[in-house]
Amino acid sequence: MPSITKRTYGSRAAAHPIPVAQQLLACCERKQTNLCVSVDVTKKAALLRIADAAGPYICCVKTHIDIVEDFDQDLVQQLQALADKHDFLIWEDRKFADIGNTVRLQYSSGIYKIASWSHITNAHLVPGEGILTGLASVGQPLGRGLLLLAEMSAKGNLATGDYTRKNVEAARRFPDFVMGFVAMRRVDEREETAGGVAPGEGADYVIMTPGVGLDSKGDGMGQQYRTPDEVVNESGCDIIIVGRGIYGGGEGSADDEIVRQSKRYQEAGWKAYLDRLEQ
Ligand code: S5P
Repeated sequence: MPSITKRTYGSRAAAHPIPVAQQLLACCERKQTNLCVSVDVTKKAALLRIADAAGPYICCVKTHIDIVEDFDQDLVQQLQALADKHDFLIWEDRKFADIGNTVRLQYSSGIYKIASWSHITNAHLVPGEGILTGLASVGQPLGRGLLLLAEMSAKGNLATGDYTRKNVEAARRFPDFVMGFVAMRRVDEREETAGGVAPGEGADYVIMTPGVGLDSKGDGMGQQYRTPDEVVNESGCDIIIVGRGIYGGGEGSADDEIVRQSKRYQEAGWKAYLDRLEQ
């Protein structure tokens, strides 16, 4: 079997054991996009407007639902309707980081009921593997998928070295729930695992990568940007996550500018993927 970076999204979708990873990879293939838009805005109307404008060019919408000031269940329903209309998945970027019992409640309950609408969510391994047991108890029966934050994009972050390796090892113990990583490179490659061949080696993990920008190198608050080519072609990551590069940081970007930037990142991400397959 060729290495993951040499396989098409379509072939990986067909073979993937986790249904939501199948859906995501198949969506990439179908729509010819590896772009996830990160919609970090504080108003319901702006979130829906950006998701609708970017919709044709993306495989996933990433939300921070707790920053939306006028959140209500209608927002979730409208977002789900847009996901159906445009054919994309929803990822609530909740970055769970507590003990198993607490994250189980945070994931299923409260105002947001994240597990009821978000195909994908993510977690830090800081509390140990109990966090995975807790999240899997809610998400797995619903067919959800989890990403572990094995690495981060921000300057000086602590998710490096042994911590990154521990994330990969933990993921291998939850093969029906952990579908991939937030990471800056292919952290799942053989040489990155401690002690050679680990159980589950060869599993297909989706690497989703933030810190992507074509016009800027940073934001003055620690964020570091790389180009889609550096991320997908040089580093072997699968999905580019773009926020402010698409909607400009405010909530006021005009729809045609969101469309223009979404197309631009979609084309750059897809070209980087085709170049990676060809090399
Ligand atoms: O390491 C990380 C992990 C994440 S999920 N670095 C990140 O920037 N993110 C998220 O990606 C972050 O919370 C934000 O929602 C998005 C990047 O947004 P941008 O506007 O800088 O593209």
